Amino acid sequence: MLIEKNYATINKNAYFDKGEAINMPEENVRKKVVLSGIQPSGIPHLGNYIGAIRNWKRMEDEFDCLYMIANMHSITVRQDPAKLRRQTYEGFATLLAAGLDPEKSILFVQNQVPAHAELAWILNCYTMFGEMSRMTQFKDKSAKNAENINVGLFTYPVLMAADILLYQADAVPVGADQKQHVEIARDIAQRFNSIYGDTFTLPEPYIPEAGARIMSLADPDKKMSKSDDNPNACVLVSDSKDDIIRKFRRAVTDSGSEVRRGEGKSGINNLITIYSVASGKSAEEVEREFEGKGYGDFKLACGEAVADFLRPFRENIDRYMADKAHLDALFKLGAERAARIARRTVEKAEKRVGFIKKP
Ligand code: ATP
Ligand code: LTN
Repeated sequence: MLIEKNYATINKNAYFDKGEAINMPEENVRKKVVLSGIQPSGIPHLGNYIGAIRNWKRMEDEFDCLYMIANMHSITVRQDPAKLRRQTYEGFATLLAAGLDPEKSILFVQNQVPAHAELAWILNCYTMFGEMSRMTQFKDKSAKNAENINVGLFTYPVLMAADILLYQADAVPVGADQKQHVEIARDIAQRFNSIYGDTFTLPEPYIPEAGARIMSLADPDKKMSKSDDNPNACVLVSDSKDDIIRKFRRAVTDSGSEVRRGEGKSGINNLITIYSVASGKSAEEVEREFEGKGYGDFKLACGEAVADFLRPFRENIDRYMADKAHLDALFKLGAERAARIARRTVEKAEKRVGFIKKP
């Protein structure tokens, strides 16, 4: 795993300087930089929480972390402006509710740091049309939004590359669906570096072992997704305990009866993963616990465990949403800290390509 392998190495491009480096363990030793983002597309679901957000907190002490609400990515599909604004607050409250510390990590809203748009333009000119055409998310999303296949949707991975490269990130913790985008960021960085000399740190995706891909409860061959038409497919962190239990009761499983992982048992495999994460037990322990019991008992236990697992997180989101002024103050703090770092990378890239220095 990248992080353990390279932990002691210095990231020589990192711009966290003394005042900025959040957790610098000792003089002159820089921590690895971690960056990730989540789109403000409403209350997160269990997959977002298990696959991404939960891991962000775990990285906070060991690394210099930046976490961003990716609202510029959101407008690649049509949004209601008032709703997008509200969801941006909600997204930020979600980060706080997950326990992230705005003093330790840099938490910010993407559009409040102009360097993202500036670097994205430059990187667009170092990204090939063919590369973008191969992105599976573009293919999926354009198939779903046939009436609005805009150019932003097409170049979305370039903006994401800018997000990552601006902060010289070493590792990008994401769910498995985003792996391809982190890899393309690395390819773009490599291309730029090979033309102009070392400018960007090459990032690597950091994918959790368990829960990288939480599947839909209604169709376990599809990933759990907010945009699913079937409300029973997806557990939102805001769902009540009763709703959660009901959704697990209805979860689609195969025709077998044993709570045991196996080929072609995507439904039960998914539930075992979820129960294992929510209860903190290994998959083997889960199988032992439910030996001789049927799917019905297991589904009920899953619903209860997930409701308990999500409860503190859900309550915290409500608490943070109740104080907008506090959130505004944190937006400002995060944007200023992020901009100080990002500006330096943009200036370096601008110089390399031959732009005149900004006044
Ligand atoms: P959706 O498809 O539900 O709209 P999304 O992928 O658009 O979800 P994002 O806000 O873009 O949600 O993703 C936030 C993070 O959650 C990303 O790192 C993504 O990889 C992760 N993620 C999303 N869905 C899942 C899932 N089903 N299992 C694990 N991780 C997931
Ligand atoms: N594209 C991601 C969100 C995202 C992101 C990023 C993740 C935007 N910028 C930078 C990691 C790093 C998504 O839709 N999940």
